[in-house]
Amino acid sequence: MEHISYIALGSNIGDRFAYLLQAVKALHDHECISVLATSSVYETDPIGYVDQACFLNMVVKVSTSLSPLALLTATMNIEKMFGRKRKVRWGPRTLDLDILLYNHENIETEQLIIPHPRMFERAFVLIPLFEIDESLIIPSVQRPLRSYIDQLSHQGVRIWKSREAVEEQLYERREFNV
Ligand code: PH2
Ligand code: MG
Ligand code: MG
Repeated sequence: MEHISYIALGSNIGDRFAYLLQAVKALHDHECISVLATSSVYETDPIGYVDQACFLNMVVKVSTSLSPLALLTATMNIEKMFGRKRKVRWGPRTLDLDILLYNHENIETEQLIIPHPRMFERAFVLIPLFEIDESLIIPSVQRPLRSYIDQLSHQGVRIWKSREAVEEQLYERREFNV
């Protein structure tokens, strides 16, 4: 059975855009995951631990036959492939993949909480998510995504590469064919 999930990607070390593109490719290359849509790429001021470089952030929509925990394992394996070392919480990273939503489910286990508990405060997550699906309803609260977007400051979140340009790059490199 296919499930719909949204995954947030972030990078603030090295060739940030290359990491994001390669991560989208790695997700799509997984035999149980298909990337259905990608957002624009945004450059965003660091949140939480602020003494670090700006991030590039984006969101992808995927369809998958994996369970939530198997999808988490897949995303962690991709993070590891790109040399992610967990040092400072919320600190600099080559690549971060966070599962935001999985169908309309509310999941709370030790390893994984869905919807992602911090997504609602993070314009760098909600703005690209909204770009992909304007009519999303957040399952835990049955509130439209729009109501969260409206009450957040959009400051510190700047379009860095348009959605069309991102798609073009993915096609151009023949890394992708949805
Ligand atoms: N990720 C964090 C902490 N802070 N700030 C921005 N702008 N973008 C991120 O992806 C990000 C962050 C922890 O995952
Ligand atoms: Mg994160
Ligand atoms: Mg993470």
